[in-house]
Amino acid sequence: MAGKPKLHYARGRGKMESIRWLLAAAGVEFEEQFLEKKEDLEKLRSDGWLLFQQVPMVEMDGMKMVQTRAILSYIAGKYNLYGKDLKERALIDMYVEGTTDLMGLIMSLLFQPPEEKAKQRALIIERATTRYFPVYEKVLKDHRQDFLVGNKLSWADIHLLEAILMTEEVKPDILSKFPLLQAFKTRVSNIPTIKKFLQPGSQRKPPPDDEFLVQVKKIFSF
Ligand code: GSN
Repeated sequence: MAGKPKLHYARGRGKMESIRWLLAAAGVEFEEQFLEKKEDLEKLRSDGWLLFQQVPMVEMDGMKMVQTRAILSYIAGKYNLYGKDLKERALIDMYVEGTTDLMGLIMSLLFQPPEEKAKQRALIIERATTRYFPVYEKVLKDHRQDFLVGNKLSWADIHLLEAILMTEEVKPDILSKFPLLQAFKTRVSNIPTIKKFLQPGSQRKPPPDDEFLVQVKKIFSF
């Protein structure tokens, strides 16, 4: 039997966090090898383990997988979280790309100079409430099912819950005008594997802070 997937990344959310979420939701145990300094990244590179010299990298099923999106689709496909046919897959991809765009706005907050942060927060709130959340609220309203696609938990639901929680870290009442997303959040948060991941002490990482920024700047060349 293959061992546990091993995740190589810095000790924080970044591009690896959605991979942690998806594995955890699928009920897959995983190990983490944290990059603590630039030399750790250089070692992976000189060992020839990083196809494009970048992380996230996940050792899984005999592969050394890179490229976040490729890793996520592999896990979603393998654990039956990627729809039943190409059309469901396309919907899941569209919904995931939407939440990825919203998460990108939130992640970029960390790198903004202090005087730009308020403007970026306002943009996140505006985009979440006028562009992204209305789409998912409407999907749930139109089909009246528990999950976004195919009446069954998929990668799209897991990614949306991650995005909702990230957006609530920017504005805690961000869902106030989205009753179906509030119910969705409660429902998906209570799926046993996800509930466990949301408990303290899990492999979920805390919101990034300035200390994390200093750490990643030492490892990656931003
Ligand atoms: O999505 C992906 O996995 C790739 N398209 C990008 C991965 C990437 O940018 N990795 C960064 C660290 S994560 N932060 O943004 C990285 O390895 N940077 C070092 C470098 O030399 O590019």
